[in-house]
Amino acid sequence: MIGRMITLEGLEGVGKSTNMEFVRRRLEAAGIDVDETREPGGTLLAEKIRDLVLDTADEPLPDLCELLLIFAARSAHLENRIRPSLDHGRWVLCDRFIDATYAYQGGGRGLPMEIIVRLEDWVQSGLKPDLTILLDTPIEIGLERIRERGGSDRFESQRLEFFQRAREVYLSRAEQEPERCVVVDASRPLAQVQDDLAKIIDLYLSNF
Ligand code: Z5A
Repeated sequence: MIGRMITLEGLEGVGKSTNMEFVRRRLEAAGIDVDETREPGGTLLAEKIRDLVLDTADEPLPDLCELLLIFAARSAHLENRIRPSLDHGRWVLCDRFIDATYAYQGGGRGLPMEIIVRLEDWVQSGLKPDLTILLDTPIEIGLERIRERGGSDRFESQRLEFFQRAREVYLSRAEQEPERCVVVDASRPLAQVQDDLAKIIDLYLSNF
């Protein structure tokens, strides 16, 4: 049996990390063997690349270099973890994946979408998430939650317009691929968000 891939996406502070465990438990309660992971990261090598991407280093990281590092990390993650898990029938639950690249590097940074399309084809060879849950809030809400938490990395210190562009790309991809993507209003209290997540997962499972 081939596994399935589910991704959680959205801007910072929308609650991806908070809800990963909830989704994993829901899947496990249905008897599914889940491999919970994240991007950039998920393997030793990919986590080292993640540090390079997120660190506020002394030397500027050019946008194209950032994009290539993200795909380098993804390549290691895919070959060394995601594909083997799927081949063993495990379900991969991933905190961010390819939609984040279109949103942040394409929307936020303004890199040409054609470059991302070509890298996606090359690195992923057709592999796409089976289900993507986009947690969406107005950007101010997510950023306020992050501010309350404290600390900031290279992305969290970006200007508001950067996140606005990234959010637009996320929402437009979800609209273009309704069979894969479900948008959840994550500005509501956590219990309501998780009610929706439970329904989405249960509906998805009912199709098997
Ligand atoms: N990146 C990229 O540029 N391109 C790519 O292709 C990929 C990634 C794959 C990963 O950093 C960075 O990599 C990311 C984009 C870039 N940018 N940044 N920053 P990360 O993993 O550290 O960042 P993140 O994914 O945005 O995680 P986050 O900042 O921790 O946000 P979150 O996981 O969505 O939120 P959270 O930690 O679950 O919740 C934040 C706070 O809000 C926390 O105190 C919660 O208790 C609270 N919360 C959550 N939900 C609620 C609700 N519903 N009500 C009230 N409070 C809530």
